[in-house]
Amino acid sequence: MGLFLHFGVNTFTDREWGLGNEAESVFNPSALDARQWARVAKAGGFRRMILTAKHHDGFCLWPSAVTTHSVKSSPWRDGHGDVVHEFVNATRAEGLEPGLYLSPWDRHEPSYGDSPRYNDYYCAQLTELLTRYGPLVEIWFDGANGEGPNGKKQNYDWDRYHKLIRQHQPRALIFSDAGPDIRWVGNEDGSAGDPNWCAVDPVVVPYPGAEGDAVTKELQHGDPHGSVWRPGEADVSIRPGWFWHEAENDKVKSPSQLLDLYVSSVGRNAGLLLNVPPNRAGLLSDPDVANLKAFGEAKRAWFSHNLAGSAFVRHEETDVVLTLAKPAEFDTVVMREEIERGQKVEGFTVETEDSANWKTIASGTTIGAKRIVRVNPVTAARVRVSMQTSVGHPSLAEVALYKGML
Ligand code: FUL
Repeated sequence: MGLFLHFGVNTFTDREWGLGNEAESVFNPSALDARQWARVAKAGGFRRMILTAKHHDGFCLWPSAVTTHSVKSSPWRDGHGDVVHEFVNATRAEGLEPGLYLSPWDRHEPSYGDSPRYNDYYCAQLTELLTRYGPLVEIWFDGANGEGPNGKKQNYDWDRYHKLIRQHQPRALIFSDAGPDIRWVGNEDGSAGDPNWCAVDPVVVPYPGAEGDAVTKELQHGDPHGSVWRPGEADVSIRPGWFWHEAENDKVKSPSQLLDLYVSSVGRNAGLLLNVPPNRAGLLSDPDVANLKAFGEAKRAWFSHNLAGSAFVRHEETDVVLTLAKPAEFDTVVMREEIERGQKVEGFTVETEDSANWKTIASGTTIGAKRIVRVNPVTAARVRVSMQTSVGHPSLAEVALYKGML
């Protein structure tokens, strides 16, 4: 799970997509504290944080040497501030890993649309981010590709961007619709497809921003026979918008909605990237903080006691049978494949033994790194997971049973 932070001039102008002509003076958070973001992320159980170093409006949250359209020209910290710097330091101080979003689409930069010139500009910015701030876990490329200030469209040199990342930060994961390392799941609802394969066919999603039904289907579901390994990451905002808006303070997703998102992303073999936007003070707002904390606590309580922890386990061909010491009531089944050996399971059933008869309580498609299945509460001493269909020989790393506290 990663925490996404959309922050910039839009926070102060009440927009979702800035126009690019915002005065730098609008950016002036009164009490910015990146440590608060990181503490909240940690308490919620997040391991990574990704900040919008530049959104489509082109305003840079760090003092870039290639433009004056940045924090350098703002009143914040008298023009000596660097949000990216404060962000990476705070992230690491809480034991989390920082990543950055750098919008390719730039509505401010005059060279945008003059493709070779803007590619140089963009690579210069990317290089600053890759070389000034220590190890980054993920670089997030947005697929949005609109017109620039001159109405021209830009051809992005993706190969060049990727090479730059590999050169300066070989361990950073590259996210975009088309990977190469992590793929978008095709929606912004925090919901991975079902089934969801880690592999995809790169021919179907050739570049970021490619559109069409086939593209969306591939992003949602992957392809068991795909030639590249490109697990999905599901991005979604805790609020209706990506940026903070006063009017959305009472529309923050509840802890139980956040748990649902966890199940429809992490529980479906994808990462969850949950956006929680800082407000005009430069802080995460009270309702967001409260709901994230409650979410973290509920999730920890839910998965704290594996009722199958000391079960006797028997493997029969493609079945795994758990025998518990005594009958236990559960409402959640968590399964994990030995993902380092590939993703194989295509269809499974979960059964419980009821007076010597097996009764199906759930069935599903892929498992992958993690599959969370919620079932009606049931009490049983024996549970069987059958891998009905698979691509190659399936192998489970774990079957766990939990009773939710909800
Ligand atoms: C989209 C952008 O246009 C939104 O503003 C936001 O950044 C979201 C994560 O990606 O493509």
